[in-house]
Amino acid sequence: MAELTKNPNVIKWVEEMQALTKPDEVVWIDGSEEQLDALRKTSMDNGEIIALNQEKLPGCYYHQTAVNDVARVEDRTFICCKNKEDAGPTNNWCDPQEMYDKLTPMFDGVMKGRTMYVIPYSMGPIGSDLAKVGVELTDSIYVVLNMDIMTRIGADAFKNLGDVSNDFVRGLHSKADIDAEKRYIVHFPEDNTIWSINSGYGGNVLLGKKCFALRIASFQGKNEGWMAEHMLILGIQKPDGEIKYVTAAFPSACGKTNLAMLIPPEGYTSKGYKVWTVGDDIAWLKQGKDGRLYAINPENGFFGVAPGTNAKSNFNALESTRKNTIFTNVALNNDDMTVWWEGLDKNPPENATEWKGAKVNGKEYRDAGNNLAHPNSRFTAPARNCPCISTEFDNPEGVPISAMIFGGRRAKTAPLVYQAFDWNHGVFVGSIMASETTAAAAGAVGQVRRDPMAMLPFCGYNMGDYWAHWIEMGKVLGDKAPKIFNVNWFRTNEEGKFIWPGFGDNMRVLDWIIERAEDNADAVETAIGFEPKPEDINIDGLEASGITLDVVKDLLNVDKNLWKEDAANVKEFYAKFGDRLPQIMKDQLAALEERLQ
Ligand code: OXD
Ligand code: MN
Repeated sequence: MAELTKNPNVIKWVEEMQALTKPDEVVWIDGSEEQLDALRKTSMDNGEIIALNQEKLPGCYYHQTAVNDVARVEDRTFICCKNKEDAGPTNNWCDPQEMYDKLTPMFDGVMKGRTMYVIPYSMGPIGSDLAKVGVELTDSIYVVLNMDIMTRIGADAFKNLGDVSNDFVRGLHSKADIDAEKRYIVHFPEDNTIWSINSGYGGNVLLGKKCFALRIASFQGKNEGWMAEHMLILGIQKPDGEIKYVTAAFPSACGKTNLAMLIPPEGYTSKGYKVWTVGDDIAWLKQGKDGRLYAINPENGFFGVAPGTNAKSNFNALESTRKNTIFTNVALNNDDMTVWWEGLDKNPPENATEWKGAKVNGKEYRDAGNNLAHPNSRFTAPARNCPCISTEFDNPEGVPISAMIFGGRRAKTAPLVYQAFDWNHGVFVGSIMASETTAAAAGAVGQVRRDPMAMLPFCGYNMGDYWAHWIEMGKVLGDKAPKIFNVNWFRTNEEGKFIWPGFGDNMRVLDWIIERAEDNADAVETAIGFEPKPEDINIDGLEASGITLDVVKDLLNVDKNLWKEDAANVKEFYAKFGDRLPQIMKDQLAALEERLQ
C-alpha cells in the first residue's frame, strides 16, 4: 500500500523498522472510516474486540488486556540519553546504545506473521503552530483503533511535517508475547524515538499520550521554549459570558477528568456559570503573540478511568462514552451486551463477564469481595462526544491561561486552597506536590509519594533542569504569567472521611481562584501562601454536606508542625538532585522554613 507521505525521513525510518521487525504486510493508516471499519471487523473476527449493543452503545467495543498487563509499568520505563545526569534521579536510565543493543534482538522478526500498521498522527490541531507530528508503528489493531480516538490520525497528520522536515516522533510498538519480564517502555529523547514492547495496555502503547506528549515533549519544550504538562485545561464562563481558562495538574487518578468536566452547583448554574472542557490530561503551553501563556490539548479523546464514573460524579464523561468508545477491562453484561464497572450504579449485571474473562453472577461475585471491573479499567472516548467540550478545542492558537493549579491527595497537610506569592514560589509549590499512589500505575496503592507537578513518571529529563525551565518560562512571561494556586479536595476528618464534598462543588474554589487571578478577591497572607478569607468561599447550599464557615476555617488551617515535617521531607527529596537543583528552589525552601518558625 502506498505511503501517505513523500517525506524521505519518514519513509526511510519505516523501511528500516520493517526490515527489523519483518512483518508479512505493511498497512498505512489513512484515517478513512472505510479502512477503520475493515480493521474493526478483522479485530472482531480474531476476538481482540467485541462489538457492544449497537443500539444502546453505537460504535462501541470491548477489549480485555492480558491479566498481567493492566497499568503503566514505571519500573520498566526508561529515559535513554547519553548522559545519565540528564535523565535525573527520578527516571530509570540506560545508555541509548546499550538499550538499542538490548531491544534490537527482541524486535528482530517480532512481526513475522503479523501486519505492521503505520499510524501518522498529530498531537494538537492539524496546522497549529503548537502541534507536532508522530508516527507509530504497531502490530496491534487495538492500538490503531485507540489512536484514532486519542489523536488526529491519517494522511492529514503529515501536513505539519511537510516533505522535508525530520521533526517527527518515531514510535515503534510490538505486543510481542505480552511477556511482563520482557516489557520495556523506552524513550530516546535525543533521537525523538520511543520503543515499546510486550505490552498492550494503553498507557504503555498509545505512544502519542504519556510517551510522546509528556516524556518526549517535555524534553522538546525545554529545548524549544515551551512546556508539556500533565494538566487538564478548562474554561469557566462567567454570567457576563466571559470565559477564563485555567490548567490543573494532579497525580494520576486524583480526579482530573472529573474537574475538567465539572458541572457547577445549582447556585452557580442559575446565575449563568458554566464550565467548558478543553483537555482532561495533558496541556502544551507556549507564549502567545500578546505575551500571555496559551494552552492546547494535544489529544483528541479521553482515556479515562471507568470505575467511579457515574451520572452524578461525572455526567459529561459518562455521556462521552455513550458512542464510538472502546472499553478496556471493565465488566461485560452478557444479557444486553453493555458494560458495567464499580461505582456506575448499584446493579451489577447478573450475567457478567468480569475483567479477567470469567463468567460470573455479578452480585454474588461482588458480595464475595471481588471487583467486576479492574480498578484501572478505562474508556477511550472521542472528545467531541463530551457535552461540555469547549468551542476552542480545535483552536490552533490555544486558549490564554489565567491560572495554573496544582494539587494532590493530602489527608491533613495542604489546605483547601492557597495561592503562591509569585511565579517562582509557584514553581516551588508545584515541586513539593505529593500524593497517595493509585491504581493507574502498577505497584503499591495508598503510599504517599512526592510527585512534582504530577510529572514524576512523565518528565523526560532531569527534574532539576525541569524546574529551571519553569523558572525561565516565568522570566519570559513576566507580569503576563498566570497566577499559581494549590488545592486539596482530600482533607479527611478523624474518621478518615473526606470533609470537602468535591466534584461540582469544587467550582466554589475555582470561583475564588479566577477572581483572585484577576485581583478581584482579597486574601490572607500565611506561612505557605495567600489564602482566601473563609467567608470568600461561597458555601451557599452546602448545609446538607455539613460545610459551615467553621468547617471552611478548618479546611484552610495550616498546621505548622505538619508543614515543618513536610519541609524536612522536601529537603531530603531535593537532596537527590544535587547541583541540578536551581538555587531559587533552595532559597524557596529556606524561606518556607523561616516562615514556619
Ligand atoms: C493517566 C495517568 O492519565 O496515569 O492514565 O496519569
Ligand atoms: Mn494522566
